[in-house]
Amino acid sequence: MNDETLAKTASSAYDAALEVIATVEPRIAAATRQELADQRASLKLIASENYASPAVLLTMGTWFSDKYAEGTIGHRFYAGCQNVDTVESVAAEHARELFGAPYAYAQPHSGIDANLVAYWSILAHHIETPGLAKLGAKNVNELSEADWESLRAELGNQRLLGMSLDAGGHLTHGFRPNISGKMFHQQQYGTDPDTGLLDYDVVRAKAREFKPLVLVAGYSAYPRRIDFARMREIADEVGATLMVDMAHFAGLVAGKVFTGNEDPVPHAHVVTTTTHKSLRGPRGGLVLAQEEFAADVDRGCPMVLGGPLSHVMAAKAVALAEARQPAFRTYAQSIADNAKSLAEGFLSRGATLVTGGTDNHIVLLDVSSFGLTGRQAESALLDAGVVTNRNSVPADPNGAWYTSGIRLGTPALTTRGFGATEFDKVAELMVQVLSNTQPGTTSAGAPSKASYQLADGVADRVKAESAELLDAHPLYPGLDLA
Ligand code: DSN
Repeated sequence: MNDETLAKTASSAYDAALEVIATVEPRIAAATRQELADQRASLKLIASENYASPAVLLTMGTWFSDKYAEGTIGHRFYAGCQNVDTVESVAAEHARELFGAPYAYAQPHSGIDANLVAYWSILAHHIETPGLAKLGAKNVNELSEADWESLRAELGNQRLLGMSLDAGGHLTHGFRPNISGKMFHQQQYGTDPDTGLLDYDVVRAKAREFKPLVLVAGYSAYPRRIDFARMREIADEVGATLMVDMAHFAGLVAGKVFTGNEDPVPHAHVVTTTTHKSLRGPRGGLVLAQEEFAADVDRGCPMVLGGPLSHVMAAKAVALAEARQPAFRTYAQSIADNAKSLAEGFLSRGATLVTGGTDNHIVLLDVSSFGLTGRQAESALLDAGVVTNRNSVPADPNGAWYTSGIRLGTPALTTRGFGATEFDKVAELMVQVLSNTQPGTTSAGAPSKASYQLADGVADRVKAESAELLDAHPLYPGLDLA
């Protein structure tokens, strides 16, 4: 099928589906149409979002959703799982082939699930009685610090070292309020206060002193690549298991932009990812493991998970098949090239970037140089049709709610076909908005970290200029909903 015929077929499929949905709940059909219109009309720069293909999206809307299949391939706790077995096997096969991993587990529903499966697998691998019974015995929200202490004792008082949230790590990398920061004694490594870069010698020193069972590498807001061979050296030196969360940059690994030391798969014991970010698949998770961890990861259900989402596993298989096509490598390289153009676009206009630039898909803009908090910048940009998210910068004086940063990513607009010129223009438009935004005051006249004033006419001007870019690079071209 050529692209035009494919788009027409997808249009008919969606029109028919929405017509059926509207017979039951018209507001949901209308919101679904509106969401497409809104996504088409905005500059989506959220680093963790993308646009999956119609094939991936359509795969999720089937009767696989109706099937329970707890267990593993060929060994389920429900009858009639032969087709789910096919789905999960194909997804795992594509994941193994794409990433060159000895083992792949396609059941996690999300990145958090994937990380929990990984942590419990590592614990189960190292510790005979991981104390799961106690977790199930009580509502975890009611556990006191003493309960957690005794649970940790049962777990062997294990330790986890991960990247701190404000340096770009993720909640699930040992952040204290997250379960990963409660089930383990945790410590965090940050980035160099002058350069904003990861300092491997500091990670090594912390690891030597703390002796973690799990060393976590990976990030959700760090605009640089990581040398995973060095992280593995550190892990080996202290007898730790190296777990890499590649949720953000899985597409760059799949597309062979990150190779050698930058590819986590040959270096880590266990690798987790989501499938919906730069990998451009359905919303879900995936765990890859070296052979020695395969049996433990395979017990993700019942250890952490219940019934897998078979319709989503099917869509993972389709997305992974897409990522194995040569065009995906071109796409992945463009994500990284475009991030450089976006960063250059800001730097040439005098803006400040954390680490001074990027070499992955993320640009972290420090908006304090515009006199704004991240919250004010995010809101003003949204008024002008630019969708971003506010994010802490290292040692952020405004904390995690108001922040001083705006995190940007190129995967979504690269899918729309934006290139270097368009991303330079995006930087120009964003600088127009930010330099025309003033911080506001509270009702009592005090400085506010949330309110702001965007100069008259700027939002409309930026929206009009964005529309030219967006119209030239349509989202889901040919998909016309009646
Ligand atoms: N929420 C994802 C992100 O935006 O990076 C990570 O969980």
